[in-house]
Amino acid sequence: MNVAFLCLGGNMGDRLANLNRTKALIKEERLKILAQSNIYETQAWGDEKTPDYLNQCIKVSTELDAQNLMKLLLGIEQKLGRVRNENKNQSRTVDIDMLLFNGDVIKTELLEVPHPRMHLRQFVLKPLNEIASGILHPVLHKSIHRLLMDCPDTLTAKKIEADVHLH
Ligand code: PH2
Ligand code: MG
Ligand code: MG
Repeated sequence: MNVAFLCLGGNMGDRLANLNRTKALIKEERLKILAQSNIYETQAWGDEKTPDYLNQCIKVSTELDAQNLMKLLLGIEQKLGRVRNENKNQSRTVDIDMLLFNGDVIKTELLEVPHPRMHLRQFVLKPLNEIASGILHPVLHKSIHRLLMDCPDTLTAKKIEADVHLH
C-alpha cells in the first residue's frame, strides 16, 4: 500500500463545490482518504490578477503506483472541466498536485515528486502542515513544519470555516 499527499486547488466557479466534487470522485476510485486539512483561501501565486484560490491537502492510500495515480488524478481534473493551455498559472476549476508519494523521489515527463515548488508555497505548506508536520521532505531532508517556518512566500493563506469531515 502506498501513501500520497495531494494538494487540491481551484479558483474558478463554485470553488468549495469543486473541492468537494474532487474528493467525491477520488473516493469513487480505488483511493482512500486517510486525512484532510482545513480549507484555505489563498492569494494566487504566479499571477496576482487571477482570483483567490481555495486550497486543501489530503492524505490518500492507494494500490496504484505513482504514475498510474497521476494519470487517474489528471482524469479527475478533466471530469471537473479543467481545460489546460500552455500557461501554468491560468485559472482552473481544479488542480490536483501530487506533493509526496511514500518517501520516493521521482522525475519523469508526467510527474515530479516531491513537487518541485511545494517548499516555496504557503498555500501548500500551511494545509499540509496540519496533516504531515513531522514528515521529512525526501530531497531537502527537512520536516514539513520546518519548511513552513523557513518558507519565503509572503502571499496569504487564510483558513476558512467549512465542513471538512470525512464520511
Ligand atoms: N496553483 C498554481 C498557481 N498558483 N496559487 C494558489 N494560491 N493556489 C494554487 O493552487 C495555485 C496558485 C499552479 O498550479
Ligand atoms: Mg498546481
Ligand atoms: Mg497540477
